[in-house]
Amino acid sequence: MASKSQKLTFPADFLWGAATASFQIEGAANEDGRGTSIWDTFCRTPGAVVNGDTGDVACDHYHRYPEDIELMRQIGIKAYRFSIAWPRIIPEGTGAINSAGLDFYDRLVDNLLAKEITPYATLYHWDLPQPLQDAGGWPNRATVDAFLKYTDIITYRLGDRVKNWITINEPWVVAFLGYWLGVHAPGIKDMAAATQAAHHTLLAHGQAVPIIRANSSGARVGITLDINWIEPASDSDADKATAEGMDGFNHRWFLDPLYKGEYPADVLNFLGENAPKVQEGDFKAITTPTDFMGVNYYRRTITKHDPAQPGGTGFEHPEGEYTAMDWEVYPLGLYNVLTRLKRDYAIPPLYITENGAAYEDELTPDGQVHDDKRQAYLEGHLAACHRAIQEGVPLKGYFVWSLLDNFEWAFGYTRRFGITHIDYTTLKRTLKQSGEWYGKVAQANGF
Ligand code: IFM
Repeated sequence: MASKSQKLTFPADFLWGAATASFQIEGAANEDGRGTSIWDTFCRTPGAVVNGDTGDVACDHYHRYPEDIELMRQIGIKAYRFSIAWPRIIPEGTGAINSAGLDFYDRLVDNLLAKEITPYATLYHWDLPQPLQDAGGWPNRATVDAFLKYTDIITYRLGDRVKNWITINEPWVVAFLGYWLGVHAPGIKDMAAATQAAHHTLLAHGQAVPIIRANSSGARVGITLDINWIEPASDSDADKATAEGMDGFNHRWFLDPLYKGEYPADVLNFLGENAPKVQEGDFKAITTPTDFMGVNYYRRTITKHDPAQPGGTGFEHPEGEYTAMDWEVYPLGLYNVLTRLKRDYAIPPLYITENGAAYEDELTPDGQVHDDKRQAYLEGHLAACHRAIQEGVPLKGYFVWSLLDNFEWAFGYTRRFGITHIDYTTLKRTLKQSGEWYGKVAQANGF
């Protein structure tokens, strides 16, 4: 690692961005013809989301996007990763197109370009139209076809101006939190459904790539995976096997099909009859070469063999710094993830499409948020990125999660990840100290 006094300068073309997602910030849930998403339904399921919070208003970005974009311009952020709400574009999931939804993203993109901020659009960040879930959701192969039609429509409309596309955000979370653990929408607990959902998100990704390229000349396309750092608690064979198993289930389950064209044998073996049904040609689609891969990194997990726990996997919680999510602050893990990707896979260029931390921020009487811990978190992780780049990892950019405090899924509004504070009563935006610092880093291309 670099010493504190050393200035870290990033490559001249390194991209400094900020990220959000539609359901987490837009609000305007019942406006301009938007349909219902699985998260609208999940929020109304008793006990599913803390405080029964919903995305109905969120940060009201749907109306306040010019203010949010202007804020990015002022602090010097060069790229904005947002997601498109499928239920705004095709309210029923298939069939009729809602032109008011298309118009919204037109305005958003034009405003970004007018402020010289490069749009990075994610097609799916978890807000599946409810009618598609009623027809079986991601475990149903027909959802892939619906996704491809939606992809065609939105990339045809925006493809002349948006040249960077992310197909699916965090397929592990989509499939396994949504369909196995049931702690995310649609709240299903069925391992076979989850692995089938996972397979279909990968298929949807692979089949979408040529459609996007056809509609958006010169487009750069990628997928975003959530990859954290998993370590065994000890050198014992049992603990090492547990860590290896978890890495297989969380990471190799997606990386191997994308970059090797097959599922990892150890995970298939573990899944047994819960393994997904794969059709001929699926891996050919899934391995379609992409222009980049997005990595969302947040934390380290330490695992140990514990027969008393489900799947024989226990966890250790060493002394250290933890965020409000109870996630360990571990920048070395990001360096480890990046160098591991380069070592183990024929990866395309990488972007950190999310990295950041939730803390219990306080708006103090001086009207500011002195979020030193978040600033330190970002500093540590950016130093890890810098070190990985020095060692040859093709890392091309970094998007902080998140531009705004927002709806943190099952935690509702109780977790704040933003570099901008949101007062959820007045919807007033206040740039936090970490945001000011991050803007300076972006402008200086280092710190
Ligand atoms: O808020 C989420 C985001 O939607 C996906 N990645 C992780 C973030 C923090 O939990």
